[in-house]
Amino acid sequence: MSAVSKAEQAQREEFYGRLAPHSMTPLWEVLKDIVPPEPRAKAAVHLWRYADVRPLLLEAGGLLTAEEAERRVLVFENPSYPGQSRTTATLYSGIQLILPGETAPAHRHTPSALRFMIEGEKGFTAVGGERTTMREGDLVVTPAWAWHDHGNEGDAPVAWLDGLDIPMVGFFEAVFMEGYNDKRHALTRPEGDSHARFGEGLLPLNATSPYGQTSPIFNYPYERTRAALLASAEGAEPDPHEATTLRYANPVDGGWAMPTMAAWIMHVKAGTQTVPIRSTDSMVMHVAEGRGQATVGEDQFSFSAKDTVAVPGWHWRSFTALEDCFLFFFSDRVVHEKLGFYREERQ
Ligand code: GTQ
Repeated sequence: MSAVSKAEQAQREEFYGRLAPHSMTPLWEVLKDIVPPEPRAKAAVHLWRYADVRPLLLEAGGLLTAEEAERRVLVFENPSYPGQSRTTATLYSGIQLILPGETAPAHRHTPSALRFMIEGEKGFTAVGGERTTMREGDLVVTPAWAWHDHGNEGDAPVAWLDGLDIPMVGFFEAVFMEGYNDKRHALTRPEGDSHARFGEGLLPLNATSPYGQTSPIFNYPYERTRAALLASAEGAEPDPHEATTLRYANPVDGGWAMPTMAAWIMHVKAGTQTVPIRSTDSMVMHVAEGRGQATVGEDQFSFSAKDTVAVPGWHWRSFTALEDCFLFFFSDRVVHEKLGFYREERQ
C-alpha cells in the first residue's frame, strides 16, 4: 500500500468536506465496512430464561388486559438494537400472554407470524375463519394479511412465543395493519378443517394454498412432530451438525411453511453433542424440551426448557444435550435462499 502523506490526506479530507453538502460520500473510505469479506452480524447472542420471563409476564397480566394491549407481549429485544423491537436484525420475537376469558382482538397485518406454544391447554388462535386449539409445542402460522384473533377458554394462563418478520418487512417500509370491526372475526370452517385437507399426507385435487405462499396447515401439532422426530432419530444415525432435524413444510409445494421465515425442530439425544456449523441466516432458538449447553459464537451458556436464544447470522453454533433436547428454530433462511445469498460452513 502506498503511504499517504499528511498533505495528501488533508487534501482528501477537504474534498470529502465539500462532498457532504451535495449528499455524496466517497465509497473508498467505507467499502471494506459496507462490503466486508465475511458477514458481520450486529445483533448480540442473547438468552432469555423462562424462569426470569414468566413472573414478569404474569405481572404484565395484572397491569392491563389483552383487549387494552391489543397484543400483551413482552418483546425479546436484542441488546444491540435498543428501542427497535428486534430479536435479530430481521426477526422479532416475544412472549404473548392471554388470561382466562380474554381475547386479543382481531386484526391483520403485512408481517407474517408464527406461534410456538409454551404453556396452557385451552388457548386458541383463529386465522382466516378457522380456529385451532393450541397445545404445548404446537407451531401455528398466521399468514400475512389474514384476519386473526386469540383467546383463552381455560382457567389457566396461556403463553406462547411469537415470531414475526416485522424488522424484515420494516426494512422495505411495508409494515401496515388493519383492525377488524369486532373483537373476534367470523368463523367460516370447523376446527380441524385445514388439517383434514392438507395435514394428513393427502391434498385436495388441484390444491392451491388458500394463503398464497404460506402453508395451508396452520397448526403443526407437537404430538406428531415429537413422534416423527423420535422415530427419525431411531431410524438413522444423527447428522454430526444437525442431529435429527425436521423442517415444517408447506405440503402444497414442499417448501418452507412461510415465505419469509423458515422453521425447523431438532432432536439432540441425551449425552450427545453437535459439531459447530454456521450459516448466514439469523435465528431464534426456543427450547421445547430438555436441558443442555450451547455455544454460539464466543458465548457459552446452559439452557433449559422454555428458554429462548437470539442466534445472529454467521455465528458458529453447537449444542450439548444433558437430557433429550427438542430445539425449535425459526430464521430468515427462506429469504436468503430465495435471494441467492444463503451460505453455510461446517467444522
Ligand atoms: O398476535 O398478531 O407479538 O400483531 C406482535 C404483533 C403478535 C399478533 C406480536 C402482533 C401479534
